[in-house]
Amino acid sequence: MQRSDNTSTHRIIIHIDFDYFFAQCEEIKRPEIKDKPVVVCIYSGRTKESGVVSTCNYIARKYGVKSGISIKIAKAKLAQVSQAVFLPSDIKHYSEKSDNAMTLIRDFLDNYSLSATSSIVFQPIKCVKFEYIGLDECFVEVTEKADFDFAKAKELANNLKKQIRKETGLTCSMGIAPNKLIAKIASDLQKPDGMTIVEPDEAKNFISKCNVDKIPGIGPKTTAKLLEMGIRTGGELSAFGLFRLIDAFGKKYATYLYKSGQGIDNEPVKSRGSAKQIGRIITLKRDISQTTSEIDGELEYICKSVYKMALDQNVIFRNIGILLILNNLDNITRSKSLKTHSRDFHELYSSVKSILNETLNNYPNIKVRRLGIKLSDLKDNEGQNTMLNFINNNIINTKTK
Ligand code: DCP
Ligand code: CA
Ligand code: CA
Repeated sequence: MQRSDNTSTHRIIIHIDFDYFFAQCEEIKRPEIKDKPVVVCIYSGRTKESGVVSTCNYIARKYGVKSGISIKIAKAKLAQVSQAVFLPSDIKHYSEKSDNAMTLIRDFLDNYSLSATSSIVFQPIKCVKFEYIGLDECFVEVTEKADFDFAKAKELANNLKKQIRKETGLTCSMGIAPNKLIAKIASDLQKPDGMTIVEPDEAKNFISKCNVDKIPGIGPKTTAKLLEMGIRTGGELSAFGLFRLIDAFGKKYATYLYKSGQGIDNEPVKSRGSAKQIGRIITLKRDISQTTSEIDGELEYICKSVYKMALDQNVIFRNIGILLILNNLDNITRSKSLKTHSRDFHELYSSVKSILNETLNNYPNIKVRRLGIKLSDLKDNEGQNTMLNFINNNIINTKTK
C-alpha cells in the first residue's frame, strides 16, 4: 500500500519464524545429513528409545513424523528409510545459533537504510521494535523503516531473509501484516522459506477464511468446542456475535475471539529482548586468523557501535562477550565479566581485544568471517548523567566521521 501523506495509521509488522529450527541447526552443523530424514529427539533416558520427537526436517515430515510423537513411533514411520538420522537435542547449540540470528536481525534493521559509504557514521536510529518470542521466532515492527509502504517492507524482508541465510545458513518464513495476530498466522502459511503478505485492506478477508485452529490462543479444546457450535473459520467466529461468545467463553476470552475473527489486534510489538543484551555483528573485510593492526579499525568501529547503543539505552554493562562466526559457519563465543558495572569505552575496547587475542591463540587454525560483540548483565545507568552521555556521544560521532 503506497502512502502519500502522514495520515495513515496502519502498522507494518513482520513475524519471523525459523524453519524446522532444531533440525535445521543440525543440518547446518553436518551438511551430509541434509538430504536425509532428520529427527531431533528428546530422550527420557528410561530405555534406549524412550522419549519424544522435538522436531524433524521436512523430508521426515513427509513420512508423518512430527513434534511431540514418541521416538518409537517416529522410528516405525521411518522403518523403510535406511538413511534416517535420529539425533539427541543439543539445546546449547540451538541457543547459540538463535542468539546469532536474533542479533543479526536487530543489527540488520538498525542499519538497513544506511548506504554502504555511510555505514561508519552513526545515524540516529529510526525506531525498529524487536520482540523476542522464543529461540526461533520474533516480531519486528518496520512501519517507519518501510515508510508505511508494504512494497518496501517486502523488499526489506527479502533482503533480511537473504542476509540470515548467508550469515547463519538458516532459512526462515515470514508473515508481513498490519498486526501481530495476522503476521503470526501468515508466517506459517508457506513454509519452509516462505513469505506471506497481508495488507490492511485484505486483513478481514484473510482471517475470515482461516480455520480457527490457526489463530494463536485457540488450542485443540477450544477448536473442538467451536466446532460443536458450528464455527470453523474466523468469519464464522465473528458472525456468531460477541454476546453469544461471551455466554460460552466468558467476557475476556470471548472478546479476544471476536476481535480475532475480524482480524483486529492492537497488541504492540514490545521491545523485549533488547534490554537483556546489546550486540552487533559485522562482516570483516577479510577472513582473519590472527589480530593484526589491519583489523584494529574494524574492532574499534564495532566497539564504538555497541557502546553507542549502550549510551542510547542509558545502560551500563558488566559482561562483555565476543562471537566469532567462522568461514564454515561454525561459531565460537567467549565472554568475560568485569569486576563492577562499567560505562567506560576503553574498558570495553581493551576487554574485547584481549578476549579476541586469547581466543585466536587458542584456535590457531580457524578463519573468522564475522565478528560480534555482545554486552549483557546490563543495568540502568541510574546516575542519569546526561551531560556525560552528551559529551561521550559527541566524542564518538566526531571520531568516527
Ligand atoms: N519444539 C519442541 N517440541 C515441540 C515443539 C517445538 O521441542 N512440541 C522445538 C523444536 C523446534 C522449535 O521448538 O525446532 C521451534 O518450534 P516450531 O513450532 O516453530 O517448529 P519448527 O521450527 O521445528 O518447524 P516449522 O516452524 O518449520 O514448522
Ligand atoms: Ca519454526
Ligand atoms: Ca516457532
